Amino acid sequence: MPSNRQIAATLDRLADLMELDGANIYKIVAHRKAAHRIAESNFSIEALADEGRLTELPDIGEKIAAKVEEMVTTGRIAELDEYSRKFPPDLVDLQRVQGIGPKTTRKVWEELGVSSLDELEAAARAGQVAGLPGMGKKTEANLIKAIERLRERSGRMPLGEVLPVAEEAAAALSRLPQSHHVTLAGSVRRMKETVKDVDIIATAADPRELTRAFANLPMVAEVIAAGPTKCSIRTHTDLQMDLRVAPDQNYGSLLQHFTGSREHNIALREMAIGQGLKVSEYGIEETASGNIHACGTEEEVYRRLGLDFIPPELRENAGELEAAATGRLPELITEPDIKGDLHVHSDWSDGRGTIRDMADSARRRGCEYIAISDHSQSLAVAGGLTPARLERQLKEIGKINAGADGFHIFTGMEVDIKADGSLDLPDDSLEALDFVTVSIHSGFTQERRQIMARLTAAMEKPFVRSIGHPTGRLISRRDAYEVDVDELIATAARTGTALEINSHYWRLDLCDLHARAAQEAGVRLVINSDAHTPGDAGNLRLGVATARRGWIRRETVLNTLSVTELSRVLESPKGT
Ligand code: DGT
Ligand code: CA
Ligand code: ZN
Repeated sequence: MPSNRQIAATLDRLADLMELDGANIYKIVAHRKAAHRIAESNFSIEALADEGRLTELPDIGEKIAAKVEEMVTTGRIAELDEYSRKFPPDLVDLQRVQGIGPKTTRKVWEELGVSSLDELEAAARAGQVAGLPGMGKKTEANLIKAIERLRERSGRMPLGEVLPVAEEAAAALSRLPQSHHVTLAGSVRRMKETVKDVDIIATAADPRELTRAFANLPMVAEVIAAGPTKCSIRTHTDLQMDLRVAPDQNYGSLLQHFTGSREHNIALREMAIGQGLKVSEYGIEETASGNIHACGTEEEVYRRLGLDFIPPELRENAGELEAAATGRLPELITEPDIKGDLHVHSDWSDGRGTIRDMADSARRRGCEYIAISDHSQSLAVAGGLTPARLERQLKEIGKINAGADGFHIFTGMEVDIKADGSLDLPDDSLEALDFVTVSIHSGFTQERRQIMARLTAAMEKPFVRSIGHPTGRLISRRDAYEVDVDELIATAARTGTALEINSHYWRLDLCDLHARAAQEAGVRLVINSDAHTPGDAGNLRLGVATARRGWIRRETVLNTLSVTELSRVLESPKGT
């Protein structure tokens, strides 16, 4: 029985093969969209296919539905078989390596006889790739690095994909009359940007009932292991989830243990040994007497060790234990601290909501303001704005603001820093805006010196308030361009430019560690949704979580200011 992720992977593979074969781009894109839709569905696609109802899903037309049905009933797709007569079976895998597209794949296959990832790596290490037309020593070195990174990250999923499924499972268990506490643990609770598997800790009057109910959730594709107090399942989205049920009296110890991180727990135990205590998932033991205190709450675990309560996002053995021992843990930013969203797209560029729609959804999330930040003209594929269209948009925003009560729309733009380092719109267009974000969407492969020259020149412009998604990395998809983060932070500090934590679940850029370094250097951060549809306002939660993992306090973040406070800041030159 194929999982949704397997079906999606097959469609993706078909799309990759089509691309290798030089097929029509619209056909390729349609297959990828369908694959994405299927991978994200939290019900059995196989069952839907059996009922002949696949076309009820968005992004799935008749032709693709027929292919999925064929796969579900016969276990194969004839079209895929045809391709496998044409190309070696593992050749398409090459395209998963960053920097390798269909053209290079064909080149290394035809010129060097490379037909798999292993063979490609061997050829690159043997210096054969550098000799091909259009390649070179540098490309070859980058290729080896990219293959290594691809191997490292396989098997982990972005938090933003996992969290909704994990929370749905926890909520379903909480609704059962038998359950007392149900909590997510592990990396999901620490809000780590990628997750290997989901850990759930629960207490219940009847553990057996709870594990049975867990195994029977509609999202479950397969039960991997089931016992009276433990159960592991795999979901239709190919995610493993482990449930552990404990007695109420040591719930705190168990939760603390399985929240991790492993590094935090090891350091905690070492610290405890010095106090004559032994910490485990069952409780805290006094080594001298052998007495064990089972802890009902996590607060108790930390209190008994003489520590302030450590928020899960900080538990990475990155200084949090020392801080907790000396009362110096930071007061972390929380979601309600966010008062506005300064990077929001609308249907004037590639967004799918009107300006009003986007304002309404932000308002419903408790924001007092947004800055409409559509793309600029050079991003033609995203419907970027020319100076003339920008001017029309400003009039429209003016009209909406005139009729609004309490909510304010700042004018703004996500201006492209073009590959040659210039900004995409003339200064006098941009000077008129309240909040200008600039970002890089091209020239990703430039050398560090060139990338930094582009970013620095932009930050030196007095009207540039923020750098959007500063490193450009996409989690599990694309590495950052060559940003020197230390230099970026130093220049941001010197020029008074804010750095963004972009909350899109593929981005989370700046990441936790970089955000922390920025705060230490006195740089202001902004936590933005980069919303393209009204529903994306929910992204902010992930951005705030990233900030918390980076020890970020409310005062560091520009958009925790009220609309009046922010207006005042934006009236003054930046950095004052
Ligand atoms: P993940 O699943 O790789 O995204 O990250 P975690 O932190 O959820 O790791 P996981 O699922 O292996 O274990 C959950 C927590 O349980 C971990 O943070 C610390 C704790 N833990 C308990 N026993 C062990 C053990 O034997 N090995 C490791 N690595 N962790 C353990
Ligand atoms: Ca885990
Ligand atoms: Zn962008």
